Amino acid sequence: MRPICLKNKQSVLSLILIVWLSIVFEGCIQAPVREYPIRPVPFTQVQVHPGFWFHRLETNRKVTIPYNFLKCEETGRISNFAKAGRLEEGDFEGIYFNDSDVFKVIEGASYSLHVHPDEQLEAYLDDLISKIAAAQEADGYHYSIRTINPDKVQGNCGKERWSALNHSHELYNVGHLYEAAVAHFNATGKRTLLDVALKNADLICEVFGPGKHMGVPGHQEIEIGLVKLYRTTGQAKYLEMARFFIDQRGNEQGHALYGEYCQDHRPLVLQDKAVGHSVRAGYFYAGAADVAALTGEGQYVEALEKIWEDMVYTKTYLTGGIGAEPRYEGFGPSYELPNATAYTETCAAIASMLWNYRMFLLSGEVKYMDVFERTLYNGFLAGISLEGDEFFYSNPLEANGVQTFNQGACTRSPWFGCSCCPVNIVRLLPSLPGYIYSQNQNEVYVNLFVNSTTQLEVDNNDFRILQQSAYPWEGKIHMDIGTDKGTRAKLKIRIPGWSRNQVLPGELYHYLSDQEEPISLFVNGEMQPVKIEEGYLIIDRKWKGNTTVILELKMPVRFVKSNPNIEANRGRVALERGPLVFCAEEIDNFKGILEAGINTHQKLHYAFDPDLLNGIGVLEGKVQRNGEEKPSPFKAIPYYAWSNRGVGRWLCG
Ligand code: FUB
Ligand code: ZN
Repeated sequence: MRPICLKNKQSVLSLILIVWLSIVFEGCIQAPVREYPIRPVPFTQVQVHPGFWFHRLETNRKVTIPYNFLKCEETGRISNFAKAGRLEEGDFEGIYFNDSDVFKVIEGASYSLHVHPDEQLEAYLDDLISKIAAAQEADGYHYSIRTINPDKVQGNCGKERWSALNHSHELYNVGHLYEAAVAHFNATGKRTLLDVALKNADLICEVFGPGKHMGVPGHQEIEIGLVKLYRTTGQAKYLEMARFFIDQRGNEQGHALYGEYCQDHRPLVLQDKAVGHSVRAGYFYAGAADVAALTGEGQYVEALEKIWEDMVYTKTYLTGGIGAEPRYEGFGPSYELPNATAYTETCAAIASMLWNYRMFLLSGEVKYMDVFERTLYNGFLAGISLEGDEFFYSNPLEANGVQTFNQGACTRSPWFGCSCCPVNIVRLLPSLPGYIYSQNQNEVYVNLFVNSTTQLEVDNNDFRILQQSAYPWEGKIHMDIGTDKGTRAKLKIRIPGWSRNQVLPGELYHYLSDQEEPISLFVNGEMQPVKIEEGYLIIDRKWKGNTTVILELKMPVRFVKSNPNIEANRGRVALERGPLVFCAEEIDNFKGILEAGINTHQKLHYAFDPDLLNGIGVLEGKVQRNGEEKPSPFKAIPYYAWSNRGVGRWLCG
């Protein structure tokens, strides 16, 4: 941990970040009738081994989860439940939707607990859940701010229950409660939190629906939670409720429309643009994809595809970040992607990943996983410090050290008044192993390169995968496939967009050189012809015994250019290698790197530095400083690692 004194010097910071240089399906009581055609291999069935992600997952387990619980305690988030349950005296503390933060940490902690039994954590959760249960009103209502003092509640919360759904987050909170409850039930088999969730969901199903309360939540999330309750209990009413909230959005029969900010300007099936608050949008689209998968609602999918194209073709940062506009935490107009003021909330990156993954499960199309991976390694991962206890809320692509972003801080913060992002990271990380593998009958997808093992059933046989690589630093992927009997299976290994010469689907960015780098494949030591179908390398064979597959993706350093419509990037290039976007920080360079120019004909040097920032790849080359004739050396590090070395006073201007 860096000393605390360094964190409070934001007025004199001179930190420079520059990216653009001048020039789960577990525990079903009753299986749903319909599902996604592609089934994820749940994280509980995947063991992650030492390597890039292992380290981050362990930090999440050992540091970030306990740290987030501690912050929830310190900030009154947990005692709010105790107060609502009359276990403690006192007024509600904090922001009215703070309950959701605790639910999100419980969800993450439960994922962790599922694969790492931990008596102490389990006992902590038991105690916490008893407070959450005490906070529930007799009929199932759950919203600690109102329960603590119903007479005092007004403004955004509404004087009466569900009277200000536009702002109140009553349904947003419980959506997170449902997700937490399912995770906790799956991890422990205990119904304590699940019963709280179901009692609340039953109340929601009684109160809302056609001919009843016809309002929709201002902030989506309950849709995803309800689907999880449906999968867990098999009770169709939860799925119907999720569908109701999706169909009701944009439908003025029953509520006054909230407008584009909440994606409530017209029905989903008539929408074709990514608009409004980007976290709400991502959760909405993810929930709609779930409902489409479970009901076969094709019209949702058609709309989602159009919205996705609008987002990815015109409104996505190179880092995968979405939501350029700080004023309303949302999507700006097409191509308006300024670097320094990019809001790109960490939660929005997560929401995009949740949505993209679901689109992949619906379609099997590689483009969704390309967006997922780019977001994972860049826009998402920058949101948390290497130590695991400091966080970015917004993730700009350029910073002069004195600007006000990230809710007022120029560096990662230990916490926020509105702390949705840290607690979202807590739940995403332990679920990551669940995004690596998936299966569609005899087709096995490998979408992410993460050191891991898994065991599947394919063709009525065991199908074991051991995956090993130094990704994201090196592109050589080693897989051992084991089957006991002869197993007919199509192994579909994703060839990442960056290796197929595609920065992102669409025309928003392109590599300066379009030179195709050869891909090599060896099976049991013998070189094989490389057969790539729609972004997947296919190995279709009868697998028997142990088979070694080695895939070699070349990882040259690439210059990226943007579409000229992105004004902020005109005359500029960005640097990438493999899935990583790179950035130049002042601490490695000279003051004024922000204004330097770069000759794109040079060959940049890449090396892995095991001693820097827990081991990272570093790029080195030459840039032209303003007013100087001779080029100067410069250094770039992966964007996700920026602002991890403190901001020394010696840098002050
Ligand atoms: O409103 C709940 C969360 O807080 C949103 O998802 C974030 O954008 C932040 O406003
Ligand atoms: Zn957030």
